[in-house]
Amino acid sequence: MSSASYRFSIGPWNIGRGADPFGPPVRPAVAFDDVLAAAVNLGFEGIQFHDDDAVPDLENLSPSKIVAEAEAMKRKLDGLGFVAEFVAPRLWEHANGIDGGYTSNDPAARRWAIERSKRAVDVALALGCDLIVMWPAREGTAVRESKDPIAASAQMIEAINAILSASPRARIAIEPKPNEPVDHAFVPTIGHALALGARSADPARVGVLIESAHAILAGLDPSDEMGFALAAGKLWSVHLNDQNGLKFDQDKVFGAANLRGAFDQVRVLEAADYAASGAFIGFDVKAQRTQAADSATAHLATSKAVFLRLVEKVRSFPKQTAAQCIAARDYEALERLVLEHLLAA
Ligand code: 3MF
Ligand code: MG
Repeated sequence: MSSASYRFSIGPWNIGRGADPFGPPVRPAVAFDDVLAAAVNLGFEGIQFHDDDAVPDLENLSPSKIVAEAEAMKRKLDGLGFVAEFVAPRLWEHANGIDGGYTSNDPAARRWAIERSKRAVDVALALGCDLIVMWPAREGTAVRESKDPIAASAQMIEAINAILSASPRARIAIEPKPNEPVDHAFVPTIGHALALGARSADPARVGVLIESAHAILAGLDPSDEMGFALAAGKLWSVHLNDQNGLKFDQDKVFGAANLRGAFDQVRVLEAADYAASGAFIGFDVKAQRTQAADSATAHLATSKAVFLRLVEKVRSFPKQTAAQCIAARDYEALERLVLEHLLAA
């Protein structure tokens, strides 16, 4: 049982304008400083960045100017008592990444993706962190025959190696997702991510970030994906959230669709003493479109509260009774024990 306490992190995109693919924004944009103020109120310590959250307009800045701006951001974080958790190169929103970055069919786009990722390493180091999150958003296809999956694996490893070579301190956490915005992604699961890392130039510096919803979209159990990564010492961050079956990526409040599944994720994190590793708990959750602007951070407060309640549930679980059920192979009794425990006040 862990005695360590958890650290929580937030991404600016978790507090958003309420747009969805079917309609325009319904709330005003939230300035970055207001995100930081909300993060203080919510009791978060870590900030997750896209490269251009930390350094806006970085495509039009020189490498030295990018570093100077990232250093200014670091001073702002220091002043508020925040630490930067990671930087993710936001390749998927730029016109150059229209058909993917690292696996684009256009060699110029591939070069751009690698260069931008190296700049993200500069940003991370200037912010005082060493973790690069690689979400291979458009690294896949809408039309299967449009790309060569064998070449794509080699291109992913080339990109990983380029990022690793940018600094001996840089570490990469790959955040796999099986679909959306592409139809089929080249790095759909934790197994794929770890296999790519193992084939990289420095496997010790490649791990994973697991998002609950992404595992569910792959038809997998998030807690088992976490267990697989934890067993390898590779779970370097999490995006806890929830997902109601196979549909668009919902980014629901942690536990909102499957409370028992959320319990199981906390259970495996506790079993591995994740908190003691120093890694953060992030929630990749979005406010509902219907939510008024003045309460559009409630999804983060609820996710954190549910997480902490589930930590208590895991710690108070009657483990000896469970062990007796398991020894007797009485899994019906174990099922009842889990459900009664979750239902108990
Ligand atoms: C993807 C991510 C982020 C996205 C964010 C945008 C690090 O699951 O976690 O990339 O940018 O979710 O909505
Ligand atoms: Mg995520």
